[in-house]
Amino acid sequence: MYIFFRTVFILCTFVAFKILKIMSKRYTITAALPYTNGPIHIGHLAGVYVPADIYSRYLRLTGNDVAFICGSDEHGVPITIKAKKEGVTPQDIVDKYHAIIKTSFEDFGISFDNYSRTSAKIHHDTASEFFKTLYDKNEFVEEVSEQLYDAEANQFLADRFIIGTCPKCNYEEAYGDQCENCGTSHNATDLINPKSAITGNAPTLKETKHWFLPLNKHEEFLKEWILKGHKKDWKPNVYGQCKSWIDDGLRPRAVTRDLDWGIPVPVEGGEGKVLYVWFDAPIGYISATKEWAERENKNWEDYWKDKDTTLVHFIGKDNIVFHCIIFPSMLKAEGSYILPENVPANEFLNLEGNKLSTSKNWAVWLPDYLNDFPNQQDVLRYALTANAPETKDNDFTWKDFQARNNNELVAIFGNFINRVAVLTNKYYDGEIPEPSEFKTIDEDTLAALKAYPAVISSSIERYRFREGSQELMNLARLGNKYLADEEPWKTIKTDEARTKTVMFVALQIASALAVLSEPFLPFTSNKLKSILCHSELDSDLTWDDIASKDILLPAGHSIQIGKPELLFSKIEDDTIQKQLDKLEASKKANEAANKVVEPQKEEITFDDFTKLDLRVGTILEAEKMPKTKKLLVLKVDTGIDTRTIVSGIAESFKPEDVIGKRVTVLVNLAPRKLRGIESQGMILMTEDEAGNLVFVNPSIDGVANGLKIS
Ligand code: B3M
Ligand code: ZN
Repeated sequence: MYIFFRTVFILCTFVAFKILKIMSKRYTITAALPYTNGPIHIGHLAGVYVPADIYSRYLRLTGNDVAFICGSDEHGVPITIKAKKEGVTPQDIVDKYHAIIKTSFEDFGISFDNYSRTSAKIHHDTASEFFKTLYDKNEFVEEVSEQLYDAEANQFLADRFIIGTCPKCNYEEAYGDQCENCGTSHNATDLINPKSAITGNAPTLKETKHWFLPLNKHEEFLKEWILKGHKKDWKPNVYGQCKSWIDDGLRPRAVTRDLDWGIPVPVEGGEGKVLYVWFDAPIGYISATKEWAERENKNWEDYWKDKDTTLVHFIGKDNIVFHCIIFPSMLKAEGSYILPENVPANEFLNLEGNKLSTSKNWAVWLPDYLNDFPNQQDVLRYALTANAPETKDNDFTWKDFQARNNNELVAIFGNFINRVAVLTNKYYDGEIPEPSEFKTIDEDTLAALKAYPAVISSSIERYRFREGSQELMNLARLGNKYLADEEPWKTIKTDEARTKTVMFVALQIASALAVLSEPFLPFTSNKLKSILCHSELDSDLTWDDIASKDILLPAGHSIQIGKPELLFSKIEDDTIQKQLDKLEASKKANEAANKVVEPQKEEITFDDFTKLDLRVGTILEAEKMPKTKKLLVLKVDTGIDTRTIVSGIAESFKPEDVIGKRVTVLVNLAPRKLRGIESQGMILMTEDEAGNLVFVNPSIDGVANGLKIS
């Protein structure tokens, strides 16, 4: 019954999908250019690169011409700040992280056709030329205005050099060009209580000339294109943000900066100024396409200027305004470019309940992941896709990661493939058996299988990658259920012909999984194709073959004999605990690093100091002061005597833990009564990095109690 309803559901989706499907042939797919000021983490992967990769791989698999483009965003203030902090040049920073990021993408199977960088000559030339074209067409407004200036640093304060309160949402750490809390993009002078990120000073105003892109001039076009056009099929978060900006009214935006790191402004009067990073970065998509086209002997303009090309930008939600309002206005002003068909921005991924943060080291960095989970890229890809922040912010937890692996990849997908491969090897020496008569369950199962390409396509084409990944898992479930119902390991003893049919059907499902998993689990797909020896087939199996061919793996075809490789392996609790401990350690280290060191106290004389009588002592006895949380009553051997000291350390130490501890005692502190007990001195304490109380401990063996510390 279940199979029947599921088949009906799938067939309906199939028909609906066929009607929906628009057969576009050429695609330019871009993924946001990461800032090159650090390695990338799971948030980047989940928000942008895995979905973009699933989409691009899928489009290639279904026979489209795809340029999947990305590169390092190497200009902008974050890079300058990082370079200053590390005492190196911005070029050193971008060289270092460009290499690290590029390797991470390769390691995780992100199948860019080109991964370029904005420091490349081709990009400087392309961006300069683009600027000059708009300049020559009078598309800029040139204006001398007062901008924020840090007199001490002798520098104008643009973008991330300035922090203040967001005029829209009151977030207190908004940057000069954007608030990361509400996503609004604004001019630096709009910030309330601005402060220089370099000196912390309140800025002054100083006159300077800049070129502005008059967004107000493009308001009508944007209204037509986004609001009245067909952009209602954009994700609600993207459409909603665009609508709210347009409704608020658009203002001119400066596209040049008084900075020394970036692409020089290529027109008269632009000396000492550079292009605003958000002006040059999106042009990076174009220059990266040019670089690729040159290499591949293609015409780059086909990918950017032909109306039949579909342009899609994959980004995080903080980049929406730049890709939906500013860049399209630039492209429109230039005049010869196509505009994006869709901008499927994701929301943010949190980590164990807290916002991912590079500066707080609250992240799972890709190089670290790979170190701890070698060859398990697909597990992370899957966990991030199954829990992708598509419609709301989502939380990555290591427990969920473990559950996705153990309960889905291992128990469903891996288990199915393993059973099929092991039984085929055991019963038929790795050769696909000849089926006999099909029963209804076989036919239903094969029919259900044939509908999966359309079901998964429909999810992917609507940018619902979570849903697509779950449909893929449902196909593995179908296989598992089929085997569990038909029990070939039992029928092998009684009915050889039936067993052959069942194994034949199961092998068709395995083969479909090998093909349909490619966008989501590219490494697994490859392994599976090699287990099933797809390369030995007459022709490569395509996505559409899964729906149209009656037989994917013909009888007589041999699969890999020998011990089949396990596709996935169980992740144990202690492995997960290690990751949680690592995060905890990073949280503590961060707290310690951010601890404010108390300022030095008022000066004292040497005589004042000599008044303190500090001695080495040993705690002999300890017990909790009744009815208090904080106090321990200690008996301390001070070398002079054995005395009672009441100490506020009970929340950090149990009495039995402190007995025998060597301590530093201020012995001549005037006695005072605490809860009726006279305390005759004080034990010196401090805090460790994690904020735990620790004894100031003269832990030198052989130092006798009573020795003076001076
Ligand atoms: N580098 C911002 C970011 O990493 C920026 C994206 C540029 S895409 C043209 O969030
Ligand atoms: Zn805000």
